[in-house]
Amino acid sequence: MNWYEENPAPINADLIQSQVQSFCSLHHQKRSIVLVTSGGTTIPFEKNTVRFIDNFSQGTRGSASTEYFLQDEDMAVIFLYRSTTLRPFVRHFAHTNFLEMLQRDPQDLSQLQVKSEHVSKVMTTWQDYQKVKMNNRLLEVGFTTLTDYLWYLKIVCQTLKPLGARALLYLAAAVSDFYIPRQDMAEHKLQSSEGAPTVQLKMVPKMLAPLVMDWVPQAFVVSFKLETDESILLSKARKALQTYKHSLVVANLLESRKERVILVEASSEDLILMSVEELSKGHEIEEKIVQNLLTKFKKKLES
Ligand code: 9Z3
Repeated sequence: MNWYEENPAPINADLIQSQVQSFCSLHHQKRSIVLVTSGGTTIPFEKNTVRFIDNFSQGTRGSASTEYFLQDEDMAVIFLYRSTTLRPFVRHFAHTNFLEMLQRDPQDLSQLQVKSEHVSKVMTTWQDYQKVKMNNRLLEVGFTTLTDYLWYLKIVCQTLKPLGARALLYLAAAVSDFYIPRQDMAEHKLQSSEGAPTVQLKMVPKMLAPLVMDWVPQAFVVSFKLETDESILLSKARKALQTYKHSLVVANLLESRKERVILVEASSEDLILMSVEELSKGHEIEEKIVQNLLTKFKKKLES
């Protein structure tokens, strides 16, 4: 039995499918579509979930990259993200208490206005967001569990298939390698009175294999390789490329992921670095990653 037969689709799978389908139909003729995955997946312990295994990912990479893809008006983005992590545009205010950004309008006390010190940032972000919304170029799909993520990934990919080489996949989500099969999950909250549970995790099948071979065989597929030990990073990235034969692997270390990444292709490597000055001015490495990828993607599309 394959993983999709063992793990039933989420109840809203049909709704997601129809949203993705309408989005793709809308852009099919005139744009390329990028699927950006972002944030981490949860592994629930119980069917009625109280506890779950999670990971560190905040969705910075995915949400920032989405904004840079959208700066190119030829691109539309399906943003498949972990529901509690950062989203494009609103991420700029994620660490601000929005109630502290507002004040009464002195001319009309029944109205609220943005405090002057926040106006410029709110205005530019709002304008960027409106530009994207006007052409309906962003579809956001939230997930929580590994099961949601893997189902939505397949649904989106199969809907993107007719776009051929005009589909770009940017798989930045931190997807769990291990899970608890549904038949092994407790129905209700695990009881401490029954002692510490022994939990047997199983390997999650590598979905990059069917994705590259069957789901979107003509797409430009970018996967990410995350390590904490520098000495194995490049060899693991190269191995992934040889195994799945997709377009490119972005190799990064947990510690330095905002300052340094390597774009690994079959016969070349591009090192992308951020200087201290660039970082202090608020520039983000995702801008350079996305520019580099878009150049490669468009070159391939034209060839
Ligand atoms: C990444 O490597 C992303 O760059 C990060 C971004 C998750 C590090 P943040 O969300 O972090 O900005 O906080 N994503 C892929 C991570 C991953 O789990 N890769 C697996 C692997 O390396 C499967 S492809 O084996």
